Amino acid sequence: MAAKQVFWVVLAIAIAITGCKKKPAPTPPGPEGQAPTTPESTPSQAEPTAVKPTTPESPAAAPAVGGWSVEKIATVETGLVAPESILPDPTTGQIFVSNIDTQTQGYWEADGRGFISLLNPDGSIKTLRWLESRPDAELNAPKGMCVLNGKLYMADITTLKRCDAATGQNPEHTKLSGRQLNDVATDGSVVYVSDTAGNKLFKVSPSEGLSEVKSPPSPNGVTCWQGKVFAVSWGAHDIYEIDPTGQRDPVPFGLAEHFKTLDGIEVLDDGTFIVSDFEGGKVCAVSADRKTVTTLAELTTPADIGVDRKAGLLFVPQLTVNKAVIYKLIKN
Ligand SMILES: [Ca+2]
Repeated sequence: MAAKQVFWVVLAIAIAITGCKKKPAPTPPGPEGQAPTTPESTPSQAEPTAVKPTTPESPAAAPAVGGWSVEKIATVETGLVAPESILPDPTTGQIFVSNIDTQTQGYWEADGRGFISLLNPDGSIKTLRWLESRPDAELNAPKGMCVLNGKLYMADITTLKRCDAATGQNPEHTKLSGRQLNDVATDGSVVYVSDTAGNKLFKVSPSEGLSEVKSPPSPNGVTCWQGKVFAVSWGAHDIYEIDPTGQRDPVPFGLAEHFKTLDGIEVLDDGTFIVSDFEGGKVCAVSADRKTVTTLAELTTPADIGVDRKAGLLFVPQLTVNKAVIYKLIKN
């Protein structure tokens, strides 16, 4: 444990040297502004949108071979306040929900309001305020989360926070030289943190400290899968493969025409990508070959999604309407 404490101290010193922004960007990209009104529905039949034009004789409504569809099994209607991210964590068995908890629709305000909830798989609230803001360990606008080595990591504006994932105890806060820390993800050894307004991807390594890897513009959701790292861009509307060593430029999928503002990303076991389009009001599957986009569900402001691979469940927080939806993932 001493080594970890030393790491955080070293990290804090390193960050102090690199310098920290005092204020988040006043008008940053990210989940803010007016909420688009999107009729909530799950298409009875998924409509794949091929990159290449579909020939007239092609069955336009048929699901892609090997594709996915979803079936809504539960909704969370009350309790959540500006939920941004849902993390079903296999190591603790908990389903964490980050609540920005805003009274002003400001999603990047250091207002001392913010909390983490625990959900049950059936959509009922297990513990609404499992982790609350307190004077010596503020939660302001918590967003993306991940669990590494028994610690729950949370992005909170300009600070990477963590606590014991099992108990919520032992809070530790580390300020990063970012403007809008949005999502966090782990490959099991390091933690990646996206900075949407700062156009950065941080890499926090217990052994090597803090570094940056090359980032797409306005990165939002980030995820790790089989040694690879992927991120979605809020402003460039595309999905990118990230070089974990930080040397090579991110490689875009070339799917920007399909999306408005991408927020969350997960990868299923078969390599299918699941992404949420916040302003586009939809959750989509992207085929493993990165060519075909299929709308799985249409709903208002889907933010940072989570997947329970074992149970085959997809969790979607709806930030601006204080709700969440749980879908069963169905392989066609
Ligand atoms: Ca707040």
